[in-house]
Amino acid sequence: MADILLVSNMMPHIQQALEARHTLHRLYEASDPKAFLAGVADKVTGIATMGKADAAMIDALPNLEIISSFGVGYDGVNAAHAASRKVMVTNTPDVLNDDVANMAVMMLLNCSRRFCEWERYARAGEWEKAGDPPLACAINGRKVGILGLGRIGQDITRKLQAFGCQIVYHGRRKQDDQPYPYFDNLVAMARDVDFLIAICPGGEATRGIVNAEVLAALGPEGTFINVARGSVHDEDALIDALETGKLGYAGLDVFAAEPRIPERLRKLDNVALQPHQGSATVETRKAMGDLVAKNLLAWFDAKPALTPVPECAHLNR
Ligand code: NAP
Ligand code: 8YV
Repeated sequence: MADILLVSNMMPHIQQALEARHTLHRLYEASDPKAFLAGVADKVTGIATMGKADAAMIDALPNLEIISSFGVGYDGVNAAHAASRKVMVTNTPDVLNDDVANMAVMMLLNCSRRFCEWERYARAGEWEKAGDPPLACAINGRKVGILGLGRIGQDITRKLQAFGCQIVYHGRRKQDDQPYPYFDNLVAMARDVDFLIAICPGGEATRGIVNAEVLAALGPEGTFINVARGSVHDEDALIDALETGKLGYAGLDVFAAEPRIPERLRKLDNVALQPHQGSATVETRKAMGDLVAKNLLAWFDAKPALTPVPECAHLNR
């Protein structure tokens, strides 16, 4: 039986699966989290977390073996530090591709057809008062640039092909097995496309890479969609560009300081907003939770972790 630290209140089915075989220590219920952590530090060998485990937490647990993180993005887990301490880190890839890709496509359709805007127009009785709203823009034949053609990015491209979109992509390297034109420069890609969809990891390597220059290259007729992480865009530059019309439209599922959405952004008509709902369906969240539990259960049965992150793959059994 292992001692597992539950950092935050996770879905009941995760807790039930773990508690059937192991002991859970609920950090989020502690009135003094520091003292609580110190009290269980020596016996904790596993962590279950909603995407957060910094170096201080890892260092506070001398017998830690594994961190099982909810979500495919693990920018809030210091995986490099965990690896240096020979601690395994797992995430929840693939099971959410379909729903997150659907969110990206929904944003693209939403922005191009101004769905939210005309919905507000209809609700406010403006149709009757002011007549038909201006025409929107078709997506058939439009060019979409994917920033991060990975598991979800590739799912987005498969779906967008059904809408007749042309696809190009940017990442750190060209992928020889992909049929789409590759741009090694993000500004050049932004200049060439109608829509830019960010679906790369967050973290220091991608912080602010969608900056004022990229947004200006996308231009007044362009649309930026972010279903990756809020850290990927420079939020002040994005709001400036939307306010001044230097960027046409944006569809945002993620923000720099969630759950806070800046008031300047909330006031704008040329933006569609979602409160980080990419993977938020009952089915997908259940599958993600199953993976969180299965990684811990396998590890403490002396079996390989199912979905180790790349930094820790060499530590797998
Ligand atoms: P993935 O399979 O690892 O794909 C990531 C892609 O990003 C790869 O194609 C990679 O290509 C590219 N990339 C990595 N670092 C880069 C950099 N520094 N500059 C440019 N491109 C870079 O990941 P995934 O499973 O598709 O998930 C992607 C991300 O989506 C997650 O990390 C998470 O942050 C986000 N996400 C958001 C939601 C939501 O609810 N909105 C849900 C799930 C995931 P190269 O290696 O060639 O650079
Ligand atoms: C979740 C996500 O909303 O998987 C990710 O990287 O961003 C989303 O699926 C998030 O992990 C839940 O906190």
